[in-house]
This record gives sequence, structure tokens and C-alpha cells, in this order.
Amino acid sequence: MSNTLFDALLQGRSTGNGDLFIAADGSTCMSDQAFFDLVGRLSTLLIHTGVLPGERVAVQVPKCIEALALYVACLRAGAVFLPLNTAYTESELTYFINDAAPTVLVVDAQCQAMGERLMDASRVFSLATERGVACGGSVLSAAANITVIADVVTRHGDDLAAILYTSGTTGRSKGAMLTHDNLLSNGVTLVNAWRFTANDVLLHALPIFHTHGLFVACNVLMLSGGRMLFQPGFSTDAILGALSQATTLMGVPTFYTRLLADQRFSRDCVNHMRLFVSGSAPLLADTHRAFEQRTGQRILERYGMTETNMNTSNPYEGERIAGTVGPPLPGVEVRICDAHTGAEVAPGDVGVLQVRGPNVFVGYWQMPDKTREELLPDGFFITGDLAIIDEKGYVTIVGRSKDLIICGGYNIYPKELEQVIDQLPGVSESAVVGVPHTDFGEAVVAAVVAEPTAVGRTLNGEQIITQLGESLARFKLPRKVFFVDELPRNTMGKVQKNRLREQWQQVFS
Ligand code: MCA
Ligand code: AMP
Repeated sequence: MSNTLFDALLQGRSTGNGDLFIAADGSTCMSDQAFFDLVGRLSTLLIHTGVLPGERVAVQVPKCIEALALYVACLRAGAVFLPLNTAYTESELTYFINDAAPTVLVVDAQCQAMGERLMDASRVFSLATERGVACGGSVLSAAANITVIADVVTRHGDDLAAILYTSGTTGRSKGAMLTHDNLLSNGVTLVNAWRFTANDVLLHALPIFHTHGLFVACNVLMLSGGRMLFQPGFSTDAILGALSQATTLMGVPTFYTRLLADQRFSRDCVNHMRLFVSGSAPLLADTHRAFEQRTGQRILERYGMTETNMNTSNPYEGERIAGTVGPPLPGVEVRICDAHTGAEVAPGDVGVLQVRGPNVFVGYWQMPDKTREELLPDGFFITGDLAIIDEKGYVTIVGRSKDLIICGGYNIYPKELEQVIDQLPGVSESAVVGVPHTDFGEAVVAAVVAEPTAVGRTLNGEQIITQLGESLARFKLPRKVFFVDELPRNTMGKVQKNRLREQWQQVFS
């Protein structure tokens, strides 16, 4: 029996060094053996509940070791793991459940009733946590005394391992289908590129429902046989408290700006650290330089997407150039093309970045048209990011051809918000843009045109934000709402979002 990704993650463990994880409070550890016993029990529970190979298991639970075990258990059971942002509301979840039709749903114990509104109660399990440590829930009690099915379900490289939803410019989220080979090839590439070994300890403070925290961080550490210090989320105090036990940290740029904002964060804190990785959003060259000045270490910035995993990375050895995302990773090809004609642009010119390699996903779940639009017949994927490549092969992301806001590493598609805002009583139309924000990089601002009768009477910004919060995750909500008489439009009638961005450039600085 062979199971491509599961076997590889396990193999790495056989050279491990005893303790696989340490939970946030520093006292809860789980050994390799205990982790994989748990994975065996959870995968057996999934199979007993009726999960067949290729079926989806949706998971919306707070970060903890057991949540990670659920991911590996899905692989072992031949299932397709479908992680969901813990901030998603019931309305957002309804879409994912209807679209992906999972066989099992695992929710936060506090959301059991919501889970049962979405799916048959016999297929809904819960997981309870306290400060990042699991403390109960039906998924653990049901798996506690189960006799583990010894055989691992066979899965080949081209079988699906996971579906991760990523929002789209049309406002409808798309499920990116990732195979065992996609995830394994990228994981192995990163282990080698970033020199991960069994001696590494990763300080893990990212969420584990996205590519960065789940695949980049956890797959790499499992494959290399290293250990992780799992923290439930980012807290400067907790990071400073645990840094001395770590060798590496992976984060979004906000992690680094927050650390730099704290005077306790000094060269002494990081003497023993061998690597700081940044990604998911642009790291300002200023932050890169300030970090080096303060610590003597150069952050390694890399670039990826949910659909492609990691594409480019500054080198481990060699020059890490601030403001660039480095050359393509081994096995990954990149090219820069004209947004309209698709033809390759002249060297050094700006265009849309396209990527090809074993890391690139196989398509969007049940969206063949979208897949054809973005995944070309020759295997290149259109990222929607605007980039240039210099003569040394380093890629610089200079903008986006897609209407996307990245706030603290979370992606927000304006269209999704505009559709909800436009439905609110008293709203005529709206436009949502991202503007610079010192902490989050970008933040969401909404321009709203009120119906003439509604101004000042039925509509105000706070109310709009509250109403949006009923159906949208909190991280997507506008930080400010501005009322305008009309939206700026070009001669074609298209809203000129750049003018709105310019107008509110300074609101958060
Ligand atoms: C929290 N809030 C946010 C965000 N995070 N609002 C907008 N954007 C955010 N990113 C809201 C909360 O809902 C809450 O609002 C308030 O801000 C709490 O603020 P704070 O305590 O400062 O936030 P935090 O809990 O410290 O979180 C900030 C964070 C976090 C640490 C930057 O957002 C984070 O971990 N981001 C990482 C995201 C990530 O993993 N991205 C990778 C995607 P209220 O009080 O109103 O509820 S994968 C990817 O992009 C690709 C593939 C790649 O290349 O990696
Ligand atoms: P996601 O949709 O969550 O997969 O986010 C992918 C997007 O994040 C990419 O298309 C880029 O726009 C952005 N991104 C990821 N890493 C970087 C980076 N290092 N610099 C700039 N943008 C990045």
C-alpha cells in the first residue's frame, strides 16, 4: 500500500528526534509516536463515518496539534482535506459546504449547532480548544478507543490531497485542487532550498488553514523531521518568549513590522536563529533593511499562491535582495506575458507572471471554465501578479492585474464586499479598495454612494460595517466607509479605483 504524501511525511519522522510538537503553553508536547497514533485513530474514525477515497473532509477548527493531525489523518484515509478559515461566518460556510459537498465536517465545539444546520448531525464532529490546546470534542472522544485500521489507503501522486478555497475577482470563491505530487514536490523543494533538517525548530504562529501555515510550514517541518513550537496565533510577547527555543520563523510581513516595533526585539534575541522567511504579501524593502539593521539577519522573502504553492524564493546562500521575491525555485518555470495578448514581453518589461511546474494545481473544483481561463494548455498558470525579472533572474512583484487586497496576509476580493454592500437598503452602489496600512500592509476602505433619500438618515458607516459582519468574516470588513456623491469613472464607465486609492492613501498613516 502506498500513499504518496502521507508516506513521505511519515518517512521524515523516522529520523525525527523524539518530540514532534510543543504546544503554545510550552508544557503540552506530543511525540512523533503519539502524533501518528492519533492520526491513525482519526483516519479510522473518518473511514468508519463513511469517508471514501477522494471524498472531502471539511475542517473549521481553532489551531492546535489535533487540528494538524486531522489534516494528516485525511491523507491517511485517502480523503481530500478542506481547511476553512476560522473567521468564516455561517453564510460563507454554507457556500463551501454546498460547493464541495464534504462527507464529514469538523467544527469548533462552540459551533456544533451551526455544523448541524449545515450537514447531517451524524457527519458533524467537534473539537474543543483552550488557548491553543485541544481539550475535548466529539472527534477526539469518538476516536479515543478505536481499533486502528492498519492499512493506509493507497493514493497516487496525481490523486487530490487538498482543496483550498481562494476568493475570485467575480466574488465567487474557487476551490483550488492540489494533488499529492503538488504538495510533496513543493515541500521537498523547500526543505532543500531552505536547508531544513531534523535539527530545526520552527516557531509556528501562522494559522493552519492556508498554504503558508499548513503546507509551507508544516509539510516542510514534517518532511525534514524537525519540530514545531505551535502558537495559537501571533503575539509579540509569545514570540519573544519562545524565540530562544527556535531556529526558524515563517511569517507574513505584519509579523516582522510588529517585532520591529518592539524595542525588546534585538540582535541578542535572534543570535541562534538561522532563518526568517516572509511571504503571502509584499515585504517592504524598508522593513527588510530595518530588520537587518536591528538583528544582523536578512529576511528570506519568497512568493507563492494557493494554486501553485511556492514559486520563487530568495536564495538561502547568495544574495537576498530586498524588494524582490528571488529567482524561481528549482523545477519551477516563470515567464512574463502581456496581459492582453499573452505574448512574452521583452526582458525587463512589466507583465503578468505565469508559472509552470510540478507545484501547480490541477484546476478549480467544478469550475472547468475558470480552470481553462487561468491554466493554459501548455501548463502555465496565470497568476494575475504583475512582475519583472532582472538580468540575474530575480523576480520583483510590482503590482496586481487582479482586483485583490492583501490585508495582514489575508486576501480580500473587493467584488465580494461590493456585492453585499450594494444589497444593503439605502445603498445605490459601492467601490472597495485597499490603501496602505502601517500594521496590515493594506487595509480595506469602502466608497459608498447612498440613495438620495438615505444619506444621513438610514445610512452610516458603522451600521454598514455591522451589517456586513452578519455575513462576512471580520477580517474582510472595511476599516472605514466614506460616502461619496458618485464614483469616479473613465469614459468606458469603469470605476477608477486608482483615484479612490490616491484619495485615501493617507487615512491610516
Ligand atoms: C485580524 N484582523 C484582521 C486581520 N487579522 N483584519 C484584517 N486583516 C487581517 N489579516 C482583525 C480581527 O478580526 C480583529 O477584528 C482585529 O483585526 C484583531 O486585530 P489583531 O489582534 O491585531 O489581529 P491579530 O489577531 O494579531 O492578527 C493579525 C495577523 C493575522 C497576525 C497578521 O491576520 C495573521 O496571522 N495573518 C496571517 C494570514 C496568513 O496566514 N496568510 C497566508 C495566506 P475585530 O476585533 O473587529 O474582530 S496563504 C498565501 O497568501 C500564499 C499562498 C502565500 O504566499 O503564502
Ligand atoms: P492567495 O490567493 O492567498 O494564494 O495569495 C496569493 C497572492 O499573494 C499572490 O498572487 C500575490 O499577490 C501575493 N503574494 C504572496 N507572496 C507574496 C510576496 N512575497 N510578495 C508580494 N505578493 C505576494
